[in-house]
Amino acid sequence: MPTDIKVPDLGDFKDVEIIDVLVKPGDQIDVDTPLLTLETEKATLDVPSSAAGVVSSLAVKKGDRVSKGSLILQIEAQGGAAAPAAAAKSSGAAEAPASTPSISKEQSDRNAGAAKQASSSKSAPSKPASNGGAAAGGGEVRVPDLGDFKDVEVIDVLVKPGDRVDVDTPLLTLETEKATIDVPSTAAGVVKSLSLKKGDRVSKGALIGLLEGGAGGAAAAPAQSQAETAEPKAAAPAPAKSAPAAPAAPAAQSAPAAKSSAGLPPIDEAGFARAYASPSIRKFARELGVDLGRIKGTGPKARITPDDVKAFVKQALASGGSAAAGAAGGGGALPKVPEIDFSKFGEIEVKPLSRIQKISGPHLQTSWLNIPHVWQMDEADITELEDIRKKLKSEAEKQGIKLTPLAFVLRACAQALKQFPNVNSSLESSGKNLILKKFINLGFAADTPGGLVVPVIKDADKKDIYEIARELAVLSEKARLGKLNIAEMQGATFTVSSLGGIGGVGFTPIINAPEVAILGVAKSSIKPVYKDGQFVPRLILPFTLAYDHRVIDGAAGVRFTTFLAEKLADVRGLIEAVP
Ligand code: CAO
Repeated sequence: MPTDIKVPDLGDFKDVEIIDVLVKPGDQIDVDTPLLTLETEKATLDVPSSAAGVVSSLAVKKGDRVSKGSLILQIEAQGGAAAPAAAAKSSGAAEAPASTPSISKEQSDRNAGAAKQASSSKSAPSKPASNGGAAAGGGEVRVPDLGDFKDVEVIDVLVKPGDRVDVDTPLLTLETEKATIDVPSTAAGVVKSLSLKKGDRVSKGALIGLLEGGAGGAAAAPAQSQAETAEPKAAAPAPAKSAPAAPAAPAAQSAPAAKSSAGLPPIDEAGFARAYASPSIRKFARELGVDLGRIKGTGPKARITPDDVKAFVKQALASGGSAAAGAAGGGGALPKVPEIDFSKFGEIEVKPLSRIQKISGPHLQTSWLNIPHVWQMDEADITELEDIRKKLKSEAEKQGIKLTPLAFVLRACAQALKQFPNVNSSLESSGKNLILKKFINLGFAADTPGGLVVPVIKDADKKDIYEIARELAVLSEKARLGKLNIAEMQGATFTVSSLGGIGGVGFTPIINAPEVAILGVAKSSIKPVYKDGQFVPRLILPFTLAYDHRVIDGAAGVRFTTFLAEKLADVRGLIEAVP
């Protein structure tokens, strides 16, 4: 005897569109298995099953409109009657199921008004009391009113002591049977202490932690509208144009505000919260450690479907994580380059990449995909530098030192990095902090028969031009012979790639992540420069600074290159002893 599964009470909602049917005939379902995703003007709802069994027939399809009591499907029990979660109905219909629809939440600024209205729906947590969750006075932040939910599990703590948070920065992720809820901060400040940990269970009013300071210096400035910001939001359907724009993925380092599964980039909570997806998809993504913010939905209005999540994971596994990490902004899996059988067009030879190419290729791709690059071109007048270099060259050679222009460029870079410490930094993977390095280690790209390697001149700011030139030559030679050890290729804080000895008028290098900038040096040439009313021949060195725009602004980038050009034009400052 089949059991009817019907649409439960949808609160204010009637005649609601089915945007996804999540099961098919033959599927084994349990109580609470999501069956449909419905979309109202205000929210995306999953309708869970009220009984367990095997789907025998579906009464609805995608695009249909349903209200309370509409038949969804019929189930047959495996070896008996279907087991309803609610008390058995004499009619056989599970009309008032134990399970109520679950509502996904959206970032507060997407559609606060709509979300607020939607919160009137049954299973959406209700608004907190006017002071609920606010960091009043002493800077306490507490769990807001969670509506029907009590004793809810903390599945993630998204901040740690020392983190700066703003109003609405997600602090915790809670998981009820029906929904995953982010609890945003109601105040701005620095986290002084946390009173909760992953796995704890919380209800309204539980102390999350203490904040100190605040954006305006005040201890924990409350949100403009606490009632709205502290409230886990019901979903407001996203118009196609507001499909999630995921932030750039960070380099793989510790991620205090994020977690990741092997091969997957860490979850950016803000992006995850913004993603347009139903509660079941959110839960699915959490289970897999997938950042929904990186996925471009292919469902209606760019909603994320189960297949989108699966495709993202497949792509991440296939690319060892780098492609998925780098797909930030573009969302989802990277489109594949078509595989073509070139032998159809002529003779071919398959030549394996070198060992170094196999290692450096994915690293370059990771940098390229993760870092929003800007390239600042500039040039330096090195006429005097070259005059002096030529004079010093033969003397240096007697001591076994080859004084090339690159040694001067490296010294000038060390001086510039001292002046602009942000360029000598790395971005923490959370994207919230810069790691400023108090040492200056300069990597330089070396072309070797096996491929590109980057030896590192340590503490370059403490070395004079001769020491730099000597180390440059020694490491270059070891690189060519393939004799560099690991330590000699580690710890760079900035890299210089010089193609000046070969040619070219300029190029746009790729940053050596997790560094935030690289200098590309091209070949110097004599150019006419207008000086004191006439053109004079000057030796001009073109160079390009590639920088990570998340860390370095355009103005800072060009200040750096201007400073560098000045240092290169002032050769005396480069040949003097280290202070
Ligand atoms: N303009 C004009 N001439 C230049 C120059 C420049 N910018 N830079 C170097 N030269 C000249 C040198 O003065 C030298 O000439 P002399 O012997 O007459 O003085 C000649 O070019 C060769 O220099 P070099 O290559 O022996 O030494 P270097 O210190 O300039 O460079 C190294 C060393 C290891 C960086 C270089 O050999 C190399 O491998 N370069 C390629 C790096 C690379 O592949 N980068 C691309 C990586 S992908 O971004």
